[in-house]
Amino acid sequence: LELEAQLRRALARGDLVLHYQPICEAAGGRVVGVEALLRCRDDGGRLMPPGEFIPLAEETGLIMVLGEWALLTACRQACRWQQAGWTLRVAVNLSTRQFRDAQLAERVRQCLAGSGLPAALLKLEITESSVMEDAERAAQTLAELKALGVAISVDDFGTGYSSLAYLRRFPIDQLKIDRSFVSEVTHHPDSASIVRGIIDLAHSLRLKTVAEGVETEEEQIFLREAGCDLVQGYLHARPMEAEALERWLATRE
Ligand code: G
Ligand code: G
Ligand code: MN
Ligand code: NA
Repeated sequence: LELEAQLRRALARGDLVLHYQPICEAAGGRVVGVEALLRCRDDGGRLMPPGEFIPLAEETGLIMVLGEWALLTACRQACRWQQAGWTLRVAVNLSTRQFRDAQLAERVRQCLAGSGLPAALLKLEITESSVMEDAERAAQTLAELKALGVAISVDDFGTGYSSLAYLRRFPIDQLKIDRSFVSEVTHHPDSASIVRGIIDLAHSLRLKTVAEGVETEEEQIFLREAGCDLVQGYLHARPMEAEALERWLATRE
């Protein structure tokens, strides 16, 4: 079956799934949030990772409905967790196409209202290229999102072509340090310097930092000592279904 048809069918049939990966404080390890990561069940029951379908969904525009589904589903789930006593901020990825949508803030507002999730418990992950595409428009969109009370994180920071000027112009809360740097901090001094540099830059601009792809205890120690605020990666947990996450949280209480 053609991928696009398969995606449309998955949406209609409920074969889209969100997995959630914990985000923990670098010092102390407390779980403060999760990142919602989209998967699509194919006909054989296999879960397709987003790399296999997001690019096409972006091209065809299908990302608009997939993204809307992910946003609402993540908000509802985080609201249920809050009611169950787990206060977790949920991070949802936005594609460039979604970020370009003039109705984005209104859609986000509706997802918050429809789910009952407090805006402070939602974080939107955007890419540098989304912000760089049209700075005027990005400034407007970010201001509208901030007015709602949601947090904004720049994903894969340091990997794109971008100007650092946007960091002072735009109301951003966090930088997510790309996995490609994190995975080298204990073996490559240059990567270690880049990561320290990002953390110091972020803090001097009053931004928090999240390191992604933390896999080893050594990386975690490096990040903690460098002052990184939050960590995410296989060292703590892989992305997992909501129920598995609940069991995982219960074992940590
Ligand atoms: O595990 P991982 O393979 O989940 O994710 C791969 C990439 O897919 C990541 O860069 C992530 O940002 C992107 N991604 C995951 N879920 C979503 C989503 O709901 N929307 C968008 N636009 N991208 C997503
Ligand atoms: O949004 P983004 O590109 O940053 O999505 C995070 C991606 O990183 C997802 O594909 C997720 O499954 C993956 N990921 C999360 N933690 C780790 C990790 O510790 N190691 C590796 N290799 N990948 C990870
Ligand atoms: Mn992300
Ligand atoms: Na990322």
